[in-house]
Amino acid sequence: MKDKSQIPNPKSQIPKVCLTVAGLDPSGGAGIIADIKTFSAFGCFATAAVSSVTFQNTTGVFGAVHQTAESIRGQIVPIIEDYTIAATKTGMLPTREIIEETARIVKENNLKNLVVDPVVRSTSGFDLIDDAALRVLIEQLFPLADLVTPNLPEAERIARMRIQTEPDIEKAARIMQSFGAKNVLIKGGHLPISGLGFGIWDLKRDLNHDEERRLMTDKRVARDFLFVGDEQRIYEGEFIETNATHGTGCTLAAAITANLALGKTLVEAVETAKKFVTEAIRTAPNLGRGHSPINLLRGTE
Ligand code: PXL
Repeated sequence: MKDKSQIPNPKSQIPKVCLTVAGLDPSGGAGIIADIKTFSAFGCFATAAVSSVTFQNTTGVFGAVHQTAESIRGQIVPIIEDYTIAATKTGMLPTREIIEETARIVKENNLKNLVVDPVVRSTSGFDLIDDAALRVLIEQLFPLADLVTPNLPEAERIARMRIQTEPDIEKAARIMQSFGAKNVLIKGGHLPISGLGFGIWDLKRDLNHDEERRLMTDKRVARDFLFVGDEQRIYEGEFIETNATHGTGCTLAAAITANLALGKTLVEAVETAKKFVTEAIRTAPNLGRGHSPINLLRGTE
């Protein structure tokens, strides 16, 4: 055992430790690699347990080998016994047994600041969880989470409804809250919203061709919708026309987790995280033949 008095780092400078339980994307864009880079970008110390080893690159996901419950416990418990975990994020949790074990570990250790990213499908359309496992994720992890962060397709699958307008988004969020999620962030990046702030399809049927074109070419915004208890808050960022979107969901959730670890409120953490992701998309390295990863090394200001 080390004599702690010999360690030069004063207590006040010991970094906050974040834990991610997620899949490995060996091509570095999503999953635990994105989470580790993001935690580090915010000055947190990153720890990670792998739920699944996926086979992929920027063009698609070609397969995966999932871990067992024993492996999940075996990876996480020694970390928890040694470090104080300030915040935890879950990403791809592909099987019922992994989800159940993760929920047990969260409860046994009273892990705080839990962000659950309900990863359902890759950008390229590969299913990362089956329906039975998704049901267990909703039943067991949603009630433990401080925040659940679905994108629109995930929100549709979880709430079992089509989402086409902003009122639909609120309805889906309230359904997720009725499943036990205290707070829900629905990421609107898949929703084309005009610069005027309306869903384009809300207006389309009443527009002539020119008006429609003008709306479509207006500067668009990317909106995220946070439901904290009964309150709703909308975050607007620039909608960047790009296919460099690989790992944006993981990154946003990881950035929120890091900021919760740093003691920010949920509202502040989401705001900071959204700016980080927007900048990461804007400065994406344009790697690969498909959806490029984003730039997580840009910094946090
Ligand atoms: O972005 C969803 C996601 C999460 N985790 C892993 C992934 C992906 C998408 O490809 O591979 C490991």
